[in-house]
Amino acid sequence: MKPVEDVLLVVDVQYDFMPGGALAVKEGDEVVPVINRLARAFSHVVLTQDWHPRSHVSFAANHEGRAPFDMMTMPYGEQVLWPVHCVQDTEGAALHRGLQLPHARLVIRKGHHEHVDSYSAFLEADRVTPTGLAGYLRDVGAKRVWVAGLATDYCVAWSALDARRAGFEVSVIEDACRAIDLEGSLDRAWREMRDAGIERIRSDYLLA
Ligand code: VGL
Ligand code: ZN
Repeated sequence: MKPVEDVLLVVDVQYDFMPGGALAVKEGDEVVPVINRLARAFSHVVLTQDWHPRSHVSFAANHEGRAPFDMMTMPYGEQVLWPVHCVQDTEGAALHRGLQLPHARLVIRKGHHEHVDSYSAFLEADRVTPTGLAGYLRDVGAKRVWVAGLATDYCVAWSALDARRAGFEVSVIEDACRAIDLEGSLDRAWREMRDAGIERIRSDYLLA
C-alpha cells in the first residue's frame, strides 16, 4: 500500500467522456477497471469532475456560427470549442458508477466559471485562478501525484504539468488513460510531459 504522500489523481471519469457520451473518448470506459485495481494500492485518492454551467464559454453551441472542435480566441488564449458536455448536475457529468473508490477523499469540480475553461485540476485556463488542489495536497503532505483518467491529451496532461509546476513529483499511468487526440494533441502532450520531467509508466509496473 502506498503511503499518504502518494496521491492517485483520477481525472474526469464521467459519462460524457464514455463511448456514446457527448464528448466521447475512444475506449474511455476501459480505464475504469484499471483505475479500480490501482486504487486498491493507494491510501490516498482524489478525483476531479468536469463541471460546467450550461452557458459555458467552451461550448460551441454558445457561439453563433461555430461548430464543435473549431478553435476560438478567448481573452485567456486559444480555446477548443467542445460539444456541450458535463453540464452541472446532469447524468453526463456523473462519475462512472463502476468506479470503486470508497476511500477517495476529495472531489475537485472544475470548469465552473462561465467565462473560463479548466482542463487542469490545479489552475483554470486563465492560468492564474487556482482550484485549491495544490494547497490541499501541500497541506496533507503529498509528495507524488499519480495521474489516471480522461483525457490523456487534455485534462490529464494539463493536470500533470501543473502538478509538476506546483512542485510535486508526477507520474502518468498511461494504460489508465485514454485520449481525444485532435490534430496531434496526444503526441504533443506526451512530449511536453516528458520535457517537464513527468514519469510515464504502466499500471503493471506500479502494481508488480
Ligand atoms: C476535457 C475537453 C473538455 C477532459 C474536459 O476531461 O480532458 N476535455 N473538457
Ligand atoms: Zn470540459
